[in-house]
Amino acid sequence: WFLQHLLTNDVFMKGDCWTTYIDDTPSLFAVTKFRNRATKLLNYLGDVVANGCRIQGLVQKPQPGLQEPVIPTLYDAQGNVIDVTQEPPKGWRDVLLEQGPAAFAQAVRQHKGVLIMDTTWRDAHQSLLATRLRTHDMERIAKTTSHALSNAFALEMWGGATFDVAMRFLHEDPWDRLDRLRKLVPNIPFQMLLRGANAVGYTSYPDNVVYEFCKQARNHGVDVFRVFDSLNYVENLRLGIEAVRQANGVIEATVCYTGDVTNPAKHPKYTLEYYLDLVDELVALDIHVLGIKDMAGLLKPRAATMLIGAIRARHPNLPIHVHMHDTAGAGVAALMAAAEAGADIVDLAVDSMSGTTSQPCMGAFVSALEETESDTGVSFEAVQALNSYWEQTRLLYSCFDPGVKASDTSVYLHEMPGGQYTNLLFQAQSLGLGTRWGEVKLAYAEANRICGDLVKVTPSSKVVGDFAQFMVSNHLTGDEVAERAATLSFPKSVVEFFQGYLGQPVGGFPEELRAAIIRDAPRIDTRPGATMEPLDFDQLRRDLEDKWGPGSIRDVDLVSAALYPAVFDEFQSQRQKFGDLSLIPTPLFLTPLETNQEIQVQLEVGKTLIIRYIALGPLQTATAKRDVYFEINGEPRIVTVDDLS
Ligand code: 3PY
Ligand code: ZN
Repeated sequence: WFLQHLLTNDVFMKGDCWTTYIDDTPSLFAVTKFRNRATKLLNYLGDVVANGCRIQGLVQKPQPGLQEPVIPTLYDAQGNVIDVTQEPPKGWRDVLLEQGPAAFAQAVRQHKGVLIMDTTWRDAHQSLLATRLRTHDMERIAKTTSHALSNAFALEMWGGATFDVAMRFLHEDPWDRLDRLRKLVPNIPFQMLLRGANAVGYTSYPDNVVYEFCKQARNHGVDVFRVFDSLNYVENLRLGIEAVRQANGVIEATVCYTGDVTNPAKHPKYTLEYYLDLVDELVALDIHVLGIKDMAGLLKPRAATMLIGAIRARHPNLPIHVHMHDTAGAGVAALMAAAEAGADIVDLAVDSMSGTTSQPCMGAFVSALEETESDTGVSFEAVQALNSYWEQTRLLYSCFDPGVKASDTSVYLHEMPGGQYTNLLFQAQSLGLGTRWGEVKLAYAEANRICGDLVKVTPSSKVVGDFAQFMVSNHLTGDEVAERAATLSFPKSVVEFFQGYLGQPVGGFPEELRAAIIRDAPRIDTRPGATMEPLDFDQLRRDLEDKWGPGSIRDVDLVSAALYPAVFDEFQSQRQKFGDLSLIPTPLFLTPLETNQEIQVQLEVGKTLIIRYIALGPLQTATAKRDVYFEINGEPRIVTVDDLS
């Protein structure tokens, strides 16, 4: 290839090339770069041929013969085909760009119908498919979505666990995901989930890390930031809120809902008054939108009426956005009640990505309100079209689906968040403890009780989950743990929580248990970030460039490394080995190519690789490696991969 390039080059063939040929022929480097990128992709495809899919979190082996989902056709109200390559209709993002966050929020409040947010690209797959949805599959449907949901309040597409999982398990860059989707969807606001002082991590970070994270997220296309704290601790929330304000994002300050406001006797900490006081504190921080985040799906319809109705009466001008999961099966009813009581926006997922541990069903909600005063403005037919894509896509990912097949009202007892429910179920199944799943749920409820009835959402939910697993694996009841706490060796997350590293829980810590668990370790009784030294980003850049090469570290890489140092390090190594894996279609990402199978991978516009897989070479026993034979654009190519069998 290289030789061919030289032999067809006039300057080279004239022999006049010894001094300036390389400088004057940049296309030479383009060829080399192209070859490097191609080789990296072959390294991955060859690895899958030799070893099968090695992405962690597989519930079952990916099925052979998977196909790329078909992109649906959209029709307008007159039955004409919509050309989705054309500019989409203007949406709420145009209002935001023209008027800024405060006026945008007021326009939302004054809007007559109920607005929807589609969570399919973030929470739905986090809660159903172990967060394994790849950029590739969102990108393929992005333009269609920008037309189909042009009236939506937002698409939730970033943050929460997606940041970590993209790098750690999918070998993808979360910032690239944001950039690429933003280009394809100019009209619908993008929303992210920000864990307050925990950003998109599981621990507290220095304040300047949270500020820098929000600045970069905003610059790369996040519009609305749902800011919550896993303990509803206002000092942590305040930090996140101020970081979003400084980044000029829409501040959706959020109250996490737990317990049951209709039954204060059973849930004495989380009464209607508790929530109303917390909302007042947030409103005093000059927020744009109030989020009610029911991460487990505990909001029964009557509770929605009470809670949203009371907030609406107290704060008539405040836009209210309700989020919930459908684990118990009452989701659509509860969101209808919330809308009736005055909620402006509700969260839904496209039908085949909805229900159980995910959000309630978009098609059901949209059609229930069609032609009423609360009409969502989203066409039922458009939802059907999107659903035909997501039905097929969900099947592609069934290897990551632990298979929650039905509603489960036991969530009212254990209060496990949707994403954690599937995660713990998967862990129980992979440890061969599937039959003890009921026991895990009971232990979770028990762990929560002895921790003092916490708000449970990432990362506090991880503390309760780790506590529960500790009880199950050591055959301890809650009371036994409480009695013997001073002599037990608790998981690190539990000890750190009791030290105060996540902040202060509602009503304070159960002090006797706390003392027994943390013993002589330091305790923090204020906001954890307030005691942390700011991160030295300049030093971090120097360290990373020493390792990965001068000029190789972007500002966003600094943020990734600040939040997840070890994950970022591993991600960089994978990126050097495999290149940009998000280019590979999901069937090929998950399943080996078949002999003589030919595929096309578009590296960029106008640069497509035609790859044919020829054969897998024999095992070289001395090195435990194999050669894998391919053709790229007709040229033979061999890569050598480790054989892990
Ligand atoms: C997250 O923090 O990732 C959540 O989805 C919490 O509900
Ligand atoms: Zn959620």
